[in-house]
Amino acid sequence: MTSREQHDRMANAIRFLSMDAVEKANSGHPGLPMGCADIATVLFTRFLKFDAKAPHWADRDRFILSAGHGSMLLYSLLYLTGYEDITLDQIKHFRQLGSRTAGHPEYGHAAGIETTTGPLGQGLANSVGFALGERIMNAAFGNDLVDHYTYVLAGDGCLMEGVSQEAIALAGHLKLNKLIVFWDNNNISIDGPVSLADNTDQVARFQASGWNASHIDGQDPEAIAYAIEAARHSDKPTMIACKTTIGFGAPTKAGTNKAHGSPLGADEIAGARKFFGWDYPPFEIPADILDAWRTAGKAGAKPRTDWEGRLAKAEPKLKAEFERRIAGKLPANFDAVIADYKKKLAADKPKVATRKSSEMALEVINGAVPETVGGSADLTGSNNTKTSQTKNITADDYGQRYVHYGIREHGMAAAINGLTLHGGLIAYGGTFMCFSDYARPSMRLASLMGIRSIFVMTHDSIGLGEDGPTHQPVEHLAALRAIPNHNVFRPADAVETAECWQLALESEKTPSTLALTRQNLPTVRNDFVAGNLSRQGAYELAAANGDAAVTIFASGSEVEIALAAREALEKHGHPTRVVSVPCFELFDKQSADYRNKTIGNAPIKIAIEAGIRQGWDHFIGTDGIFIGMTGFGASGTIEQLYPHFGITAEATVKAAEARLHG
Ligand SMILES: Cc1ncc(C[n+]2csc(CCOP(=O)(O)OP(=O)(O)O)c2C)c(N)n1
Repeated sequence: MTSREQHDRMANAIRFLSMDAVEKANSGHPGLPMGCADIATVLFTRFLKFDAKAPHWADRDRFILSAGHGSMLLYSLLYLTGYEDITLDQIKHFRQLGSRTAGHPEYGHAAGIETTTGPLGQGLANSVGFALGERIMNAAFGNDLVDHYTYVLAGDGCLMEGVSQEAIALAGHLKLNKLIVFWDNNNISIDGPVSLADNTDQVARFQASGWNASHIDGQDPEAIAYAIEAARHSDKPTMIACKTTIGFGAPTKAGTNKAHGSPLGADEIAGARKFFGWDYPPFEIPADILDAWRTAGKAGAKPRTDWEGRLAKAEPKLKAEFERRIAGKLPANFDAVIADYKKKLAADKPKVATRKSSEMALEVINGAVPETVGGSADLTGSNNTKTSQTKNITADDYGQRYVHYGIREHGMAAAINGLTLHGGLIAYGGTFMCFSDYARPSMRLASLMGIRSIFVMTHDSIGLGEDGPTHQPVEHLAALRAIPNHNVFRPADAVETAECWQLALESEKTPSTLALTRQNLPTVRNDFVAGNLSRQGAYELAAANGDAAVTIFASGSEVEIALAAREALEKHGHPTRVVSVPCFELFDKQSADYRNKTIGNAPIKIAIEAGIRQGWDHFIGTDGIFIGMTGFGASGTIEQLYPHFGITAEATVKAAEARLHG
């Protein structure tokens, strides 16, 4: 049992590492670590199940610092408990280029950083995916292998962000009782007191969303421990409202927004040293305190080796499956399953919407890949994300594979990231492509983190018809393609859709968006090709009869139009080739030779896509012809809309011939 004095000194180690690192970097947020040091100390020394020497242990408890601006809290904890990635040198190089201790915690920079946080609310919303992932994996593999908690530290900012409501409502609905959130209830944000902008009764809000929630003194170790203990036995998720003082211990700045986002300054830090009786120079932690922290960092070694023993003794098939899934590797027969399916498609030549093709591909994939978890933000029947294998996950049955996320696109995307980061699962979820805007902050973080989240975006153009311009994406393909490390797939038919799904599943370090149509499309890939042609991002679908005078590039639903235009141009004596472009990003990764050959040197280059031009000059040059949208769409039938906006084979032929003859 830690004495109060020992606890205080351990907490002060966090406080001073944070103050001194922020001071040295001349940048950062000391206030949160100073106020939350007690919460962190109680959690990490008495409750959190972790082994600093085996930070990837699959059954560890997760700790998510949703208030990412308080990154020094996490870095201090990782250093003190002995994670190899965070040395004292890293602490001294807080926020410096190339160090692991980035401004905000970044997934992949160091073990122990479970997710990237900083955009407020994201960590809290990710945690719903983590906690749900734990339950799904528990249902699949049992208590012996999967039984851990997800702890979150969130600030006022996290709770003010809209995504927090989506997240807490979903967690409450699903009764994720192993999710425990500490709210750093310090009444301060950047502009000043929280009361400038908010008077929400947060405890009542959480309770109304199906949580346990109560107030405690967040700087009283026993109150913190008592609340955690109660939370661990709850049948609901728990929010502990921890009253703290931001910048606790700083003589004049404590309790004010001055302790938030900048170094405290030498005088304040000297005052804090006096206040806490901390006589050590910057970055020096007394040996007994470092020892105590290192002991806490090792406390999980025994549970971890016990767990390894259970895994070793598990039924061999179950063990192998668990290990495969945690490693993120697809089943060995995956490629063969896709190849067989592509053979069938080549024979059947279905004329269906790519959203339907996606469902057909998923029916095959979900049969072969048990770790997929599907879902939709209340558009299941439109997104075609549900297959025969994926029944509803409910609070009474986590052993299923489909999440009804409700009308919560942002919360869904954040939860998908959490499910993905948890490990052992491949998560995908759908909405209308126009509403990718609502999910975008989390989609961007998936890209920044480099993880395999999959976003299914149907109704990908004016082709959706009568719902009109509020629902018709125009700039969204370009906007999603603008996100670095994000594969945007826009398949043209059932074969390409199967290939794009294959690529999305294989892509361990790049998230994917599949842009899919509402309208039916013919099969344009009529011959079976064993290889995945979409892998190159763009490929010649139809060659020219002779030296090409025209090359038409198109994606998705407009490939059909490109092929019709080609036929007419060929008839008129103009050799024309068509290049299908299912994925810009993969095309950019090909060799210069392949790219040059695919782009070719036909004098006239045309691109057709029912979106804006941005990005297409890459293929057609600034002097190329673009057939697509220049503004918002309109409400009408698809038969009216394509001619109305001039996206037709006739318009393409006319534009080409005007150049050819001009
Ligand atoms: C989405 C988003 N908006 C704005 C910010 C900028 N920001 C960082 S911290 C902060 C204030 C947060 O207040 P609180 O959660 O109370 O943290 P505390 O000041 O108590 O540490 C803001 C607005 C951000 N990081 N993310």
